[in-house]
Amino acid sequence: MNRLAKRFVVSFVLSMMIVFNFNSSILIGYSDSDKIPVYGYKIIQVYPHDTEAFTQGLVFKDGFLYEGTGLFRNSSLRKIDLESGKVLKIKKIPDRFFGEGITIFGDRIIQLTWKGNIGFVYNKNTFNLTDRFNYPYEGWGICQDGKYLIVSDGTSTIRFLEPDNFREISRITVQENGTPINNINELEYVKGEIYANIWQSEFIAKINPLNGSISGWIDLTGLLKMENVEKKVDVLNGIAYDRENDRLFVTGKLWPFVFEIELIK
Ligand SMILES: [Ca+2]
Repeated sequence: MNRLAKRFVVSFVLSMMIVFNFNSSILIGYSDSDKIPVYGYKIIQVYPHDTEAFTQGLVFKDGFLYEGTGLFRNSSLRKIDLESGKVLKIKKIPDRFFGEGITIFGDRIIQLTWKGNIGFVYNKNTFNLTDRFNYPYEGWGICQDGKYLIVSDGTSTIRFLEPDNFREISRITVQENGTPINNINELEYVKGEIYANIWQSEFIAKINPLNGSISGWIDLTGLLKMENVEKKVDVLNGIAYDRENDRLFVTGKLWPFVFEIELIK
């Protein structure tokens, strides 16, 4: 093949590649976004929630709700009776820390702080502080999949940490059809997926823990009816899952209610 023929073949192949990629990316783009389901909700039950609780973490374990609250000088860890909303046990965290997500791993409760670069570890039953650990990013949400701690930092990054030494094992980028989705906040691990509040939105993302791709959206618009609100409230935040009874709970910062919801297609 002479040089001219070679150049022709190369440029033909390149243009075919460009045309093919261009078309396939458009096709994939449309078909993928069409496939991402958006779920609505049905309210199953409404429970009272402390309107002083700036919810940053929510967990359901062995019949009780556990909550981590935020704001400087007002952050705490709580054990709550679901039915009455009564705070059964509370531990204040030092004034200079802004509490964030919590998760329960075995007999330990792990609580992140926002910009404090420190996490606290408590005995689940006594709330005694048993350990602390450091991390070089903001702490937002945390949950666990039975093997690793799963942590968000307010960006599109989710990290998987070794639960014994808090070392990072791997990370994923939360994305919708390749576009990173930021403000990943409170987390919950539900039936093989990570559920995440998106800060300042009324949506929860369902995330594939293997690659960060969003497999569904839960639209909770209108969940909290403003006519039922007497005091100032903040955004939707807080997801807890009762594994034994397959119940999903959501609330928001300073909200007067915790809602048990069922997803509907
Ligand atoms: Ca949670």
